[in-house]
Amino acid sequence: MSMDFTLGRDAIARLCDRVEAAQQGAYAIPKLTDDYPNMTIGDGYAVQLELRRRFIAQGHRQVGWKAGLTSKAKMIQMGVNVPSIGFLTDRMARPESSAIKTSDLVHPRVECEVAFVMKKGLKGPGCTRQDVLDATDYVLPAVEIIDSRFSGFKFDLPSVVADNGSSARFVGGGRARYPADIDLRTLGVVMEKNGEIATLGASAAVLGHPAEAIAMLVNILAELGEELPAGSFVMSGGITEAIPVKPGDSIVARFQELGSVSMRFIE
Ligand code: OOG
Ligand code: MG
Repeated sequence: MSMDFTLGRDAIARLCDRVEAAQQGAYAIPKLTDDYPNMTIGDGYAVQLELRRRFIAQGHRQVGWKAGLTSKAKMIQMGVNVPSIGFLTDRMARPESSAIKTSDLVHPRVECEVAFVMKKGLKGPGCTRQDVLDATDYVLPAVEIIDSRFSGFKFDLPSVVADNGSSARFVGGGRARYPADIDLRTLGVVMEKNGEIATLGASAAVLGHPAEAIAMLVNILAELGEELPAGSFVMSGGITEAIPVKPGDSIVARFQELGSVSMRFIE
């Protein structure tokens, strides 16, 4: 991927105003490319990094990053064929087994992901799956609650990148494992909603191996002039399609080898 940046500071600030207001007010907006049809993926990242700058200035703390659109199921569901990344902050984290509010979200969906915690920093370009495995402290199961701020959950890549990859909430839990002790490619996952199977898959759905998604993320970071610091919490992307949730729903994500992660949703 090569990153083109075409928008000036003013346009980036204006687009960031829209995304920030929609995130904080929990309302849907038209996709940004309706008004800026020539917006590039690079421009989307410029808006995302401006949003991160504002959040950090407001006291949010970045805890890591997420890869998105890394599985076929997700690419087909969203109609996009290139992976993306987004930042994660302390304000998005929720404890395992907790009740998650939906009144401050637009139209939340949940997805199962393998999360990595890094013991060493990584820097692209040229980061490989093996580099990622060598730098990983442990992996754990996670559920991401995504919430596109675009009407109908419909977008294109520049718009979703500007909206920080639909990041909203995330829950890590289950059982942490060292990557050398399990086969990260063949982990089965089952997501249950209200006691019934909603979707299921295997971790190889994520670019053949979830560590591949982390390598891709590190290489995108390099194009943005950033690196992945030691201690980061990094999600590798939804294995299956995302499942809509509403108040009253309860979710259990069962991961082979990694235990389960559960939560329920309230008004
Ligand atoms: C974009 C975010 C994708 C994933 O894991 O694929 C994502 C979206 O689908 O709204 O987080
Ligand atoms: Mg995700």
